Amino acid sequence: MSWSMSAAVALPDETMLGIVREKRHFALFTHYNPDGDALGSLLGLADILEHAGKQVICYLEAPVPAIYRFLPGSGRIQTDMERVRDFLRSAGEDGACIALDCGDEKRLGLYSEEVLKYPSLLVIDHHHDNPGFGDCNWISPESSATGEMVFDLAQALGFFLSPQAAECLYAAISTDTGSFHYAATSSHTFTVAAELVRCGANPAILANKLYNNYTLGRLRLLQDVLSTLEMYEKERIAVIRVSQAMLERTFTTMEDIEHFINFPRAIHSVRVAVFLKEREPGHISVSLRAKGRCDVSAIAVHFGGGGHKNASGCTMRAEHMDEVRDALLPHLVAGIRSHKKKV
Ligand SMILES: [Mn+2]
Repeated sequence: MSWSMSAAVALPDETMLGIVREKRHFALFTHYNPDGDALGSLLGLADILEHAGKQVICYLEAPVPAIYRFLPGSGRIQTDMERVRDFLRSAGEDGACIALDCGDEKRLGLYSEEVLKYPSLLVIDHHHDNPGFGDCNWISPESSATGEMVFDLAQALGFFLSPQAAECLYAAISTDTGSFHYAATSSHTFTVAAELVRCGANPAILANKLYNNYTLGRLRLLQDVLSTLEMYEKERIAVIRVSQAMLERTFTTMEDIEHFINFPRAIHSVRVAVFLKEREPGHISVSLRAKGRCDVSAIAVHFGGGGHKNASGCTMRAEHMDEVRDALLPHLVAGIRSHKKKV
C-alpha cells in the first residue's frame, strides 16, 4: 500500500478557469427549494469571488429556509430578479452567470429561460445526468457535493478561502453527503473537509446548527410522519408521508421535514426509502433515497423528475397519496430486483 493523492476528480477546464479569473461581475444562481449544498455552494462561491475582488449578486426565488439562515451571507441573497437584471446590464461584457447544483435548466426555477439566454452561463454541478446546459460546463459526478467543486475551483485559481466561505462549503458537503455517509463520499471529500476545517469551519458547531436544531413542533411533526411508516417487499421499501394537516397541527412548514427521510432509510433491511409530501391538495412531491445500488434517479425520471442514483425526486398530481405510492411501488420493486440479479 502506498500513500497517494486524493481520488481522481474532474477539475474545471481552462475555459472555465479563464472566465472566472478574468470576468469581474458574477450573478450566482442555484436550484429552487434549495438544500444545504445549494445554499452552501452559492454563498461560499460568492464569498470567494468577492475576496478575489469581484462584484457578486446571489439570487433565489424564495427566502432562505430558516434552518439555513445561520450560513454566513444568507441575508445578502436577492429575491428580486430586477436587481439581478440591473446588475448584469451594468456589467455588460464583463458579466457572467453561474448555475450551481442544478441538474438541469428547469431546476433554475422561475427565470430559467432568461438565465439560459444570457451570453455567458457557467454550470457547476455534480448530478450525473446534467446535460450541460450552460455555455461552459463543469459536471463532476464523482464530487460528493457542489460545495466540494467550489473548493476545487477556488484552489485551482489560488483564491483565498475565508472562515465564512469554509463554513458554507463545509455545510454544503456535510448535508449532501448525509454527514459523510453517502456513497459519493470519497477520500477527496475528506481532504477537502480537512482543508475547510483548517480554514475555519468548526465541525461540532456546524453539526449543532445543521442537525441539532429542532423546534418542539418539528419533533412533534416527526412523530406524526413516522407514525405513517409502511413497509413493503420484505421490509426493503419504507414509505413515510407528510400532509398539510400534520403541518397545521404542529405549527410547522415543509422546511421542517428536512432530513426526515434518513429515519426510514436507517432501517437495516431498507434498500429504498420513499417520502410522500402533500405540497398542496392534489400535488404530491416524492423523495427517493436508495441504500446500495438501486438506481432511483431512473424511477424519478420515469415520473418526470430527476436527481442522483441514490437520491432523487419527482412531483405527481393525485387526489390521494395512496395513488402515488401505488404508482411507484412496481417500479421500486423492479429496481430492487434488477439490482439483485446483477450481483
Ligand atoms: Mn448537491
